[in-house]
This record gives sequence, C-alpha cells and structure tokens, in this order.
Amino acid sequence: MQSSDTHRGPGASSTALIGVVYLYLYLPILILVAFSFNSSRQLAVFSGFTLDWYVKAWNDESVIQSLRTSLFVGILCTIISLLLGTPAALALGRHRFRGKGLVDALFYLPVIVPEIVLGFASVVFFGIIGWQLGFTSVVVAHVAFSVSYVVFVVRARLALLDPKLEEAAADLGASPFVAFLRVTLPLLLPALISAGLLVFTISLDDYVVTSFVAGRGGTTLPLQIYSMVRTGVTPEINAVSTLLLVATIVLVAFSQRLQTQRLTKATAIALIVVIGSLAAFAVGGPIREAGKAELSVYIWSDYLPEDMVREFEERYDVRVHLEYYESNEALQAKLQTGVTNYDIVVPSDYMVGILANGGYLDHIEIARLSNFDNVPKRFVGLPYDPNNDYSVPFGWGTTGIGYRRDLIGKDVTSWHDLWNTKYKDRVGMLNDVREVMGAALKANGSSLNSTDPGEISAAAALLEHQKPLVRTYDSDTFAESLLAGEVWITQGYNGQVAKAARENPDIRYVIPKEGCTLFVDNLCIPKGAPNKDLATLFIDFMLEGKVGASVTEVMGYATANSAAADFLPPEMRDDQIIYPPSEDLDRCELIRDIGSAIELYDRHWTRIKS
Ligand code: N2P
Repeated sequence: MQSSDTHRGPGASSTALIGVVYLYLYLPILILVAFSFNSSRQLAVFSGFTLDWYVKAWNDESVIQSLRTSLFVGILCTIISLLLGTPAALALGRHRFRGKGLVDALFYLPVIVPEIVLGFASVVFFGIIGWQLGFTSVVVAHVAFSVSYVVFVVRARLALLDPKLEEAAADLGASPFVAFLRVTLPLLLPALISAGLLVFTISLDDYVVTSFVAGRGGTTLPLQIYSMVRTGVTPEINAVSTLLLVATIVLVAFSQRLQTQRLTKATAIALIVVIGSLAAFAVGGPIREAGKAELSVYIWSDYLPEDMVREFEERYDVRVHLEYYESNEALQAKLQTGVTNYDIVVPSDYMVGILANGGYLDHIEIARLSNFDNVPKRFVGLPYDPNNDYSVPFGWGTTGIGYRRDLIGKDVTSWHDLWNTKYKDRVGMLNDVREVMGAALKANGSSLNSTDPGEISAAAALLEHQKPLVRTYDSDTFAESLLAGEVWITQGYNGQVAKAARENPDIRYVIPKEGCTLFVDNLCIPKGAPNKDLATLFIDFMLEGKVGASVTEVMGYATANSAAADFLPPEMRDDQIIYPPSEDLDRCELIRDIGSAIELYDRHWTRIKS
C-alpha cells in the first residue's frame, strides 16, 4: 500500500503546500522580473509589456561600466583563486602532514566568518598597509573568500579519483609532475571549471565585502544597483537585477552539472566562447577609455544632474566616476579609512570644519576659480571655513517636513506632527544622526546644536517614543515613498520634496514653526586627491550659472550661485520650497560641530536605530 502511494506522487494537499513554500521563496523575485517588463514607471501597477528598461540599462553608461568592472574582477578573481586553491586542495587531499586538521579548518573560516566582519577587516588591513582602495583591492578581497570554495570543490572531486591511476603512471616512468599533468589534471578539469564558475558567480554577486573595499575603478554591478536604488527606484533597476539573476542561475547550474558529470566537447566549446566574449567585453571598455583622466566624485545622492556630468566629461575629454553617500557621517567614516582616493567630496557646513581640522581636506586655490565671483557674499567666509581655504559653497537648502496633504487632510506646521499616532507606520525620518536628533531637539524647543546632556536625553526619549510610528529611517528615497503614498509625512530635504511636488501637487513642504536645519553643501578636495587640477576645473565648472540653474531645475536644490538666476525659469525662481521666504529662513539654524557631545548623540542614535 505504502509503495503504491509513493508511486502516485504527493497528494493534492502536499502539492498545495509545496506550492505555497515555492511561492514564498520566489514571489518577490517573480515580481521583480515581471516589473522589469512593465511599460509604466510606476512600480505598483502593471500597464503593459515593454523591453524599454533593458534598452535603457544597455545605454546607461554607469551600468555598463560597472558590469565591465564586475566581469573583470570576476575573471581575475577566478584565475587567481584557481591558481592558489588547486595546489592547496591537492596538498590536503593527497598528503598527510602535521597540522593538516588546522589547515583544513582554516579554509572554512572565510566562508563562516560574517561578511560584514570580512569586509571591515579587509578595509582595516588595507588601511594599515596603506593600499589605496580601488579595483585591485576588490580583486584581492574577493580572492580572499574565493580560494576556500576552490579548495572545497576540488577536494570533493579528488576524493572520488582513484590514486592508483597516478601510481600506475609513475610505474610507467612518469615523473610526479608529468603524472599530474597527464593524468590528474584532465580528470580534475570538470571540478576546476565547476569551481571557477562558482567563484566567478560569488564574485559577481558580492555586495557586502565589496562595499567596504571598493574605491575608484571598483564600482561593481551590485554596488551600482544599490546606488541606483538610493537615487530613485525605476524599472531599469529591475531589468539590471533580472540580468544579474539570470547570469547567476545559469552559472550555478553549469557549475553544479560539472561537479558530477564529465566535460563534453560541446560544453567546453560553449564555455570558451562565452568566457572569451565576456572577457573581451570586460576589457573592451577600459581599453577604449585608456589614457583618459578620471575624476572621482563622492557626493550626496540626488545632487548632480546627469547632463552636467556628461557635459564636463565632453568638455575636458575625461571620465567622471560617481559614488554616493547619504550622510555627512558616512562621508567622514569613508575618509577616515585613509585609503580612499576621491578628487571631490561634498560635505555640509559643520562637516567641512570637522574634516579640515582632522587634516582630511586639501587647500583650494580660489585664485584659479574664474567663477568664484558667482558665489553670493553671504555664502563666502562662513564660520566653518572663514577664509574658504577648504571649501566652495555649492548648494543650500533646508531640512523640514514633506507631507501628503490629501492623505493627511490638513496642513502641517510643527515637528510634533511627526509624532501624531494617527500616522502610525506612515511616518518617515532621515537616516542621519544630526538631522533626526536635531528635529527632536527642535520639537522640544532646544537648539539643534545642544550639548546639554539633559536636553540630549530628552530628545532621544522623544525619538524612542516615536519609533513605533516610523516606517523607515531613510535619507535617499523618502520623496519616492511620499509619491507612492507609502509614507504620508516625513522629515526631508527640501530639494527632493520640491521635485516630488512637481509630480504630485498634493505633496507639500513646510519649515516647522519651531525652526529647522539650514544646510550649505560644499565642494572640497580631499587630501591626497590624485587629480587635483581636474578637481579644481570641476569646482569652477560647478560655479557656472548654467550648471547652478540645472541643479535647481533638475534636482530641486537651490544653488549658492548668483549667476544661476538668469538661466532659471521664473516658476522655479519663485518656488517657495526651494527659495523660502526670509521669515521662514530666519527660524533655521546651521548644524555646528558640537565636539565630544557627538558621542552622546551617537550612543542614543544607535539605540534608536536598533
Ligand atoms: C541630497 C541630500 C541633500 C544634502 N540627497 C543635505 N546636506
């Protein structure tokens, strides 16, 4: 009875259960794939089939460049890992020696150690030996966790090989090397290819370790996808993610097959063709671009119009490499590693002072900036850099509240509205210690630069209290969340809200009655920038009236640029979200360096976020 049951296969209820489990596993991925073919930009409604997003991704230079980097890193990492891992596997599989157990165990470590630890350890290591982060640091870090996989796969195959075959070769007069080359290696080949494909896939997919060790020239596809998500979610990201997904599945399937099966001639040829074309594609870009100077810019997301970047590239025949951060503290942490090599960074007011005092910024030769006169007097010589030795103001704005008038049904006036329990799970806050603590301090009637421990604790308590209402702490895509109606009310930067308000007039922005942050963001050249001259040209370029206007028009931020006004359409000049009336601005405060009190802020912030 039982055996006939087995023959009939699972019953209806088991099938349903299996179906549910698979749905649970794959539904998000299926949705991702389906929406990569969605003709609408809107992520929630499917309005027709299109391949446009794939075409767009193919024409997106940053995507293609990062794909090339990923492939190049993957290929190098695979070759090096095979060269290092195969002898190790042979030694472990074929020889006995003292300490073998330990050596064996050590190969498991890189696989077991949490990726975040591996990434952080790598960046500290590179810092200590003074190795600049970039393309090679990514390859080195990838090899470090990939060798283990080669050892595992090759050893597994080796265990299945009969050592007598090598012995027979030796009996027939072959030296150990010849026996290895003519007997062992051909038998191991499928395992080597399988290991190679596995390592290539892992390298292609890695995000965590790479995010720690990447620098100029090291932006891989996963990093690119992440930075695209941060600057706004579009179906183009679905398309790129779908391609990465398909590549991963194909590679792993191939790898699995080869772990147990023989390598047929057809498979070998197919592999050579595929790998050869990928390699050609990977190096094709760098060869074409070779010799071009590169400017590496580390900047706030949503701050730089794409067109302007292209214009600069064309004018000076250079390449611009862009990376994004979402808070001043993230920028500070990156520069503190001491191994970055950006040419331009864009800290806000207080952070200019902190970075300059820490010795992280280089002098700017103001005399070489032909457009410096475009900076209005009120932005010159601000307290955080009184002689503009290190910084040139570039943009400014306020951090207030963005909200959906239609969903909330009233006008917002106070920070306390972010604490209204009616908006449970519909409240957004920035992901930024000074801004979030600043809002709570203001709500309590304190200065957002308070160093008074009592006031700081009271603000932190207020934020703890708010936590159940908060949907996300997010500095990048809060405006998209407002547009989608996911959050109804959010702390936010005026520029992004202004941009969203153009798409949906129900989106409003307010400088709360208690006052808020006024920020001034600056172009700075970090110490040790490889391309200081080009950086100076870039700063001058950013000070042109037309560029300033484009920042306002495209990104929604006010530029500290008096020549921009001539290029701005009147409705933009009159946009009160971008250029608030002076009585509103009078209530705003610049964030200042608060010295060691920041430790107290940080301690509370970590608890709030956990
Ligand atoms: C842009 C963030 C504005 C910068 N995404 C605030 N200093």
